[in-house]
Amino acid sequence: MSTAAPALPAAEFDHGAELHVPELYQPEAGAAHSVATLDDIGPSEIAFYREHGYIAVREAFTPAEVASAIAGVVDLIMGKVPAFTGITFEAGAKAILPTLSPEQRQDAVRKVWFFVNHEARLKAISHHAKVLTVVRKLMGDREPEMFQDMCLVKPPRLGREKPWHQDHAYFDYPLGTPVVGTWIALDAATIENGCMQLLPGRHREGPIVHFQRRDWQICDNVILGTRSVAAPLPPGGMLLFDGLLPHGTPHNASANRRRALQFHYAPAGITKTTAEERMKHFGSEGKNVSC
Ligand SMILES: O=C(O)CCC(=O)C(=O)O
Repeated sequence: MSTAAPALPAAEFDHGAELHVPELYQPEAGAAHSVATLDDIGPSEIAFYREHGYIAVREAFTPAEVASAIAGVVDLIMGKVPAFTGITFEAGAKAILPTLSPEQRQDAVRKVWFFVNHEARLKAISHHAKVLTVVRKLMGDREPEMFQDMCLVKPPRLGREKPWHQDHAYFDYPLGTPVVGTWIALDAATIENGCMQLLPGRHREGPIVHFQRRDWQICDNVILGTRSVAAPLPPGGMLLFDGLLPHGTPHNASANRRRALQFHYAPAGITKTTAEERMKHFGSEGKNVSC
């Protein structure tokens, strides 16, 4: 019987390793408003979401569910599902990747994506009945359909920033579609290791022009001088946020892991629009703006 290690997927790298200026992430004192569990989300929390663009939940998933999700992610990274290839490594890991063992590769990955049909443990999180109930309420009682799944790994020291952006700027859904993002901490997410930072209420201002800089992002000049709200979360904690809420995460300069799952939902049956239509709202052409 063969005992050979599973073949590792071919390496794809993120496009850049450029660092951000620290002033881009200046959270106010005090963390984001949060509730204890998903069961605590009633009409007043839904009203809070409409006004501020987010709800943070400290204990959305049990330690057993978090352990099962981590095991699923690690199996994908270690190449235990041969048909799965959705792994992007940090550009900063290019030189060292060939020297790393499969175990060490975990701390060189930027993201793992489009995995739900390969990993039942992760699909179970994305289709968790309590999550779907809350997302349905946030969409005004429309049936949610999950359309994007990711694990954002942001490894110790190497984990690059995700610059400030609105998620809707990435999705070809008509403006006005109630896109809901969910972000689930698998490790403790702290300001130091790159937890989510938000600009509450700014989703109500509509689309912001994005530019291709360190990523597809809001121009740094729009953010500089703005105080954010940080959303630190324990493992199993969850953030639900509006597709137009500006958010970003700084570089992980710490020695600690910061793995998180992110799922996006839109109402089932929505007809998609085109990239051209999206760019009319989120692109800069014709708007006399520069970055
Ligand atoms: O987890 C992160 O670092 C940021 C995730 C995010 O905002 C995104 O991928 O849209």
